[in-house]
Amino acid sequence: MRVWMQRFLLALTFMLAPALVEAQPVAPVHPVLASGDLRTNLDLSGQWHYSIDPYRDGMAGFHGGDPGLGHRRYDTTDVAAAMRDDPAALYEYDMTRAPTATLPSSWLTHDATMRHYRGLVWYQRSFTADPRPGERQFLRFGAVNYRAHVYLNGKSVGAHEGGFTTFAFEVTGLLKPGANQITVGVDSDRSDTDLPPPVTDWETYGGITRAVTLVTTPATYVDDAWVRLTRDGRIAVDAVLDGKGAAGGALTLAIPALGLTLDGKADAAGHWTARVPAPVALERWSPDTPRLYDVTITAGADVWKDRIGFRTIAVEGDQILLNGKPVFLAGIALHEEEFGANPTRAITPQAARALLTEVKQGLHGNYVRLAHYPHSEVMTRMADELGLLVWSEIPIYWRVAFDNPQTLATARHMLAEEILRDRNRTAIAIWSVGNETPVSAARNAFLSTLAKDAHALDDTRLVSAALLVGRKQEGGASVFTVDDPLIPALDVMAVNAYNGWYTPDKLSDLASFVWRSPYEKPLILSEFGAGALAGEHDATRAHKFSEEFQADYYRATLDMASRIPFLRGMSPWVLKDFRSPRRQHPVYQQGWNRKGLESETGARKQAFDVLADYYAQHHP
Ligand code: GCB
Repeated sequence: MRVWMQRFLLALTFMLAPALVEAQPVAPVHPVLASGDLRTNLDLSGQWHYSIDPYRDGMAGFHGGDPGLGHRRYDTTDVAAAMRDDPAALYEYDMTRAPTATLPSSWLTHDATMRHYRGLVWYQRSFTADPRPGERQFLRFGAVNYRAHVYLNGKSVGAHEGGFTTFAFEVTGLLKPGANQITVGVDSDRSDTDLPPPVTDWETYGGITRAVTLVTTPATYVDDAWVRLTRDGRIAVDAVLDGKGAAGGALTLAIPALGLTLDGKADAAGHWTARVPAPVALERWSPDTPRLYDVTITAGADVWKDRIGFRTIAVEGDQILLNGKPVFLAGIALHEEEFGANPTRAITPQAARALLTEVKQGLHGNYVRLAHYPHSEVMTRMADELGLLVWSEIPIYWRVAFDNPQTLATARHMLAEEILRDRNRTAIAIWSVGNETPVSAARNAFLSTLAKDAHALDDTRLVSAALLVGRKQEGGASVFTVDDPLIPALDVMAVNAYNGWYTPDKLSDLASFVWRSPYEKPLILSEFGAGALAGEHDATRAHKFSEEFQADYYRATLDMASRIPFLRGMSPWVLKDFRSPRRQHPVYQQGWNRKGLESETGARKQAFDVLADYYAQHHP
């Protein structure tokens, strides 16, 4: 192809890319079942049968089409009885005689050989239900990694994509009085067009990793509700009724501790919106005073409940304002992985409390980056309670298929699910739409669409993305210019920087680095870090993986950071060592990313105190 033609086509792609990606509709999230973890439910945690199916035999026949009778794991057939009664019967599965596992948990807990299994696993259990006329039932999943195919009593009730967001399917009418059978096909395999794509820097943890519950509601119920403090000082409620009585349904918001009740009526679509001036007695939530209020919305027979704090977060020039006052986000990043020698991504309230207490009390932090995907609602509720501001993100990580419209549709749906689940979590200050994604026209368009969606779904929080930063030599100095073309779509700029770890820079040179931006916006160092094996020492302090090198790396980087005039926060990488199949140095890593300030079991490395002292001194 001629050069001019190549250039012309390239220019055309640049011009068309935004239009192409934005043309995709966002798939609506329904049901939302907001704050569904607090609704009356039957917890389906416990023993489930499981069976691996690496060739997806239970999904399709060997020539395609539907799977045959002897292969359908989700059928209600009593396989043992069928084979006993008819000697000619042939079944190549029997879920009721398959081994059992305790759920929720990733499947590496079932059998050590499953740690790196990528593919389909079937899960099944039976449970007793007591559906009453006039009530509705929903199967709600905290998270299934990565795809879920859900069947109740042999019938498909839906499928879901995305390993970290909560989803629900209505099963009213399908649920029987007495014994019921639920089957879930969980497929952890991901392709280049999935989110995250196959290569990441953390362990996959395939499985049903968060709670499965059967939620019961009245015939008409509050499906979605969002109660918050607006930036202009009003308490706002938006609620959506679902069911026969939704149109024109009466609703009452109550916050008893504030003596606040507010009556209203849904419109023809079942939506209710109201605003009232915040009562003077309102105590604003902050990391120092993490005050939460019991909030209810009553609509006919339904009572929607949550515990919510009220605060504002905004940006003015290059400042971040919490409740109108400048705040520095003194934080740390963490993965959804509990302390322990063999973590399984089991985030119980105790596990969440242990992690976040290290941030709050150990490091004197006021902020956490929950990387690189929406963490369990157990974690975000704990952040509300303990008083830690949160950066929450979806797994748009590294090499994403930015030019693929289906990938964008998945990302938008994931972002909507994340925001609709967590809009009432006061702690969340920032929605992030991507991590370390190389600049291209398709990427810029993709991420700006997500930033726009985030602002549209939630106008009370800030939007950011963890970006890469360019470096140039000017005179003798290294100059870092934060000028990613995505920045106009963001409220807060954020960059990951690993100078002195991934680059040959001398630690003593970091203080001379110059940071600039053509934008007047706050900057967060969303990552910096260095690896160290707990207990590994080096008197020369020069060797990587020694605690001394990591501690000196922190001293040098914090010194550099304090010279960035528009720096308003940081979340160094990372609180504790976490599993990563990419990290296979046989002495120092053994399958762990060692950039933790603590080992996997919580042993503090020297750098922990360096950061803790820095926060105590500079951001008390
Ligand atoms: C990064 C990634 C993070 C990695 C980290 C590292 O920039 O965002 O997921 O784990 O670097 O350790 O290299």
